[in-house]
Amino acid sequence: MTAWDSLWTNARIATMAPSGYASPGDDPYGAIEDGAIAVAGGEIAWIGTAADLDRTQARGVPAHDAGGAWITPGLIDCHTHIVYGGNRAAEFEQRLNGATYAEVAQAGGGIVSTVRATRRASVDELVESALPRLSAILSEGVTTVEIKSGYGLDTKTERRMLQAARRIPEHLPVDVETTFLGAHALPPEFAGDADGYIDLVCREMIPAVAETGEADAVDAFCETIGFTRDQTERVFRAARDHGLPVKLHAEQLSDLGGAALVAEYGGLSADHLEYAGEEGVRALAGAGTVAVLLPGAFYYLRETQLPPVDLFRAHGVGMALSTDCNPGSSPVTSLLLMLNMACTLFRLTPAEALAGVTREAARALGLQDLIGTLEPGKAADFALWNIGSPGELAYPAGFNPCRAVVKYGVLVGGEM
Ligand code: DI6
Ligand code: FE
Repeated sequence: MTAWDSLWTNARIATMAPSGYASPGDDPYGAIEDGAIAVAGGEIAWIGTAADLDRTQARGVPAHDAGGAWITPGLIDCHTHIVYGGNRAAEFEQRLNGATYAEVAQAGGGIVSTVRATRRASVDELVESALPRLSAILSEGVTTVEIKSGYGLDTKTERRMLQAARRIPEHLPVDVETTFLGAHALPPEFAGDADGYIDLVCREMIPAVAETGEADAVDAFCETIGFTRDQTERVFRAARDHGLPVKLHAEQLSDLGGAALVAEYGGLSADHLEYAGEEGVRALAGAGTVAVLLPGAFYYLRETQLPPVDLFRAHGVGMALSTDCNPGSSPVTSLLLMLNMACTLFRLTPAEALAGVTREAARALGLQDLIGTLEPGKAADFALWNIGSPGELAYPAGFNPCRAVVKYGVLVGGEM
């Protein structure tokens, strides 16, 4: 019998386990009233009701009284571009003063300006500029984030972005999953030669980020303003040859068949998906690929085409939610706001929204055996909230009810 390191008692627990672990039935939160969690070695050793707690084993174990607070799994932000140089605030302002997107781009703005600033930044500078944004995200109970490259667009800078992402846990209590997104945009030096750039991505960049372990996965932007379906498939083949799982920015602005393609490669997730049709949704369902919805980009781009949420439900496609934190289309550092916007804009239920930043976000990262629900054997990553019901997390906009954050069983934020 493993000795327990600590106990969390007097809690109401939303386990988010699929069929209501420890409280069977169809409660979408898998709630345990008057619950307790025992931690050993940074993992959940036991979870259940106070009445079922083994008093003998609990004797002498340091206990934290949650004071009746709700506990959820630590939240997971599964799609961010939070590491980058410079910012695009001036562009935001120029456009609201009447400049068109093309004029901004001609004046050296847009994504290329972020690439320029990122190429100029050292790893230290990239880490330093990402930390305040990440701190804001973590203050809302987030314990794991995914971070993409994609503003370097040359081997050296793409790798620097991933190295910066890998160093973030030295500064903040968070686990980082990295994704190589070399096929995000065409760098200016390859203008008119997208296939030539994809050659570089496949022959030089993917082997490098796979060999060094700098990337955990590979992503691409399959879009009229990004890369074609064929170019994307070449990226996926290179990823597969190097043992890296894939995911895709798919069907954000048009339907190029990206969802079906990423499903064909057994992808972890297809992200955005406003323009996905039933064929794509069916393919995602067949492959168990998660649909990652990004209400921040939908809002900033003033998109009107809604992602096909009813089709995802009908075909049993899991839905995750994320900030898409990036300097252009989603300068967002609040995952709770994404819960609210997914409910108000996309008509998700609050339970679907919370599952989208816990259980489903874990699946979108391939980490479902380690995090995303509160169950024995998973990481003791959780957040305590001053709320009356778990659905309340999706209710306010701009209010943070997070009371404390626990990472691997240790209090890392807030107070008890
Ligand atoms: N889709 C987006 O919305 C962002 N990247 C992507 O593939 C935009 C990134 C930017 O404008 O900086
Ligand atoms: Fe994105």
